[in-house]
Amino acid sequence: MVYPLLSAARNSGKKLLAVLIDPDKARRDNLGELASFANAGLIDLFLWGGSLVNAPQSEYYLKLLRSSLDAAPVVLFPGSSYQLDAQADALLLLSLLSGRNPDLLIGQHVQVAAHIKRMKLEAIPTAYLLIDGGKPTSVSYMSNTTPIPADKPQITTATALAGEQLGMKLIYLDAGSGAQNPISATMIACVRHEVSLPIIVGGGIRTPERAAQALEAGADVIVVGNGLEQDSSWLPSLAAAVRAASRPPTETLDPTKASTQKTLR
Ligand code: 1GP
Repeated sequence: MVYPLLSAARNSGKKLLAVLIDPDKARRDNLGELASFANAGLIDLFLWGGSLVNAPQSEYYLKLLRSSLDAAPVVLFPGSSYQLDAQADALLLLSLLSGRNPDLLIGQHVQVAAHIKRMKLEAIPTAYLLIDGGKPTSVSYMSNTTPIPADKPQITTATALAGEQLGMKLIYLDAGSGAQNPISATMIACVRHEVSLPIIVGGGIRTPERAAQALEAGADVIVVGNGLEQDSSWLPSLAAAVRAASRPPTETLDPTKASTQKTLR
């Protein structure tokens, strides 16, 4: 089960590093390298998926990755219902709450409900919020939705809170893969202040400093994809930043404190 890992992190203040693999861009050597990092304890979990996945080798690469891992789970992060795969350890059952596309709020869920049950996949109901990251991203184009403006933490917070009240188990704040600007510390801190669920933050995290600022602001898990696709040599410093940000939950930041106003670089 993957969810206990996330909720234990939330409760203990331990921060987690998730690496996103887009199956269309997966390479055997890169997968092997990332698996070694995970087996050395530097990566806590993998997300697997993309806005549009065409690669016929996706299943094979997922098998390869899973068989190379000692303990780190692989969680599906699907861009569509075509991306279900029983080999994964769990599935982020995403509801795109920042958008108003009914297909991504309930339509696709109905299509795949019986398949998920048959596959015995652990489904983690996830409030998925797309935040403007400074440029159009594949996910906003493919989902036909408009992201929440980056300077509107109150909209993001209300949306995340609605997700919690609807019974979702996880919040995912995403600026989209390759985002120019990551989600601001202010926005993350506002959501952290209101919502008690584990929070995943991703999109545009390409330096250990950006990772640290997202975690300090209240993210429990950060996701890095693009930044590791070509070059994973900085992963040890990224993992060190994640470990350094771990702290008891009582020390969560107040969103009104000045340190959260910093612009992430
Ligand atoms: C995108 O949150 C993920 O959905 C990761 O984004 O590829 O920019 O790291 P990056």
